[in-house]
Amino acid sequence: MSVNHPKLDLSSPKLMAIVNATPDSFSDGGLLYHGRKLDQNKVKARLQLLVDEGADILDIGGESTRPGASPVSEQEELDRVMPIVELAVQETDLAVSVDTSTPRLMLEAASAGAHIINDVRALAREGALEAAASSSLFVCLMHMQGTPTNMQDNPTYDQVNNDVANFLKQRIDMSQQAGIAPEKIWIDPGFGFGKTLQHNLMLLAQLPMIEQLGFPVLVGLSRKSLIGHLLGRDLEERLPASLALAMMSLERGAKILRVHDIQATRDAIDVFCAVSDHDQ
Ligand code: PT1
Repeated sequence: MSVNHPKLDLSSPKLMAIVNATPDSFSDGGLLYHGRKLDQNKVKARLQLLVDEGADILDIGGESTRPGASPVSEQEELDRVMPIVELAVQETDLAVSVDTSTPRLMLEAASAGAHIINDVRALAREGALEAAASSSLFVCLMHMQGTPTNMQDNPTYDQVNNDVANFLKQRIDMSQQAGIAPEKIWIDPGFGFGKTLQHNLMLLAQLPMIEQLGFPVLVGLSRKSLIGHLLGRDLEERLPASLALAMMSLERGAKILRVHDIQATRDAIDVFCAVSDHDQ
């Protein structure tokens, strides 16, 4: 198991590509599936395109966590994700991440050679802390209020940045008590997960408060509905705003960007870094 994967050297920002292993995903179900059946050739072509466009990490998920999404069974999630994890490990040199809260999938993905567990529930499911610790993989701990089904009903906070930071601090402590090494921990404020537009804007404006916890910060803002709320844009019209939010995240200390549009975001990161190199 490679601990020092070159794609996980966070001295420069890293680009995490979203790979939806969900046959019904309206945005990109057709990219990997023929009807409801996984198409191996489509998967290989898709993964190679993400490599060519400049991705560092492939984040493979079989459970939709968009607002209003319904849960998926453990077996269905495994059946969706594992074949793609296996292809990603075999066919690419990228770091491979599994977007899951399911302990069994964490363990199977680790055996197949994955590098990262990205858990929107911050290892809160029964057995998840233990599975993640025994896997020795990197873990991304994300903040969510509620569940994907109900999280946008009426999100409320005392002070959103404080509340999110305190939650992450607790999950970091729990992770370390379970035996996860601190250098394997990333954190994520969870944009869109039980947050109003104002909550999301405040979290991004004050992202350095999250960064100050001392762990690499991952952000996922790509095409999210906060852009729809701000600008009235449909999903396919959200790239320019997604790039702006990505750059503002980097400016505020984010180290990993989870996005749909790899080539465009790679260009944006590269110009950001070219300027940062001249900034003492
Ligand atoms: C994320 C993330 C994720 N987002 C991490 N993992 C999703 N670490 C899945 C909307 O408001 O931000 N960080 N895994 C996707 N979830 C959402 C949530 C998609 C909200 C869309 C919205 O539109």
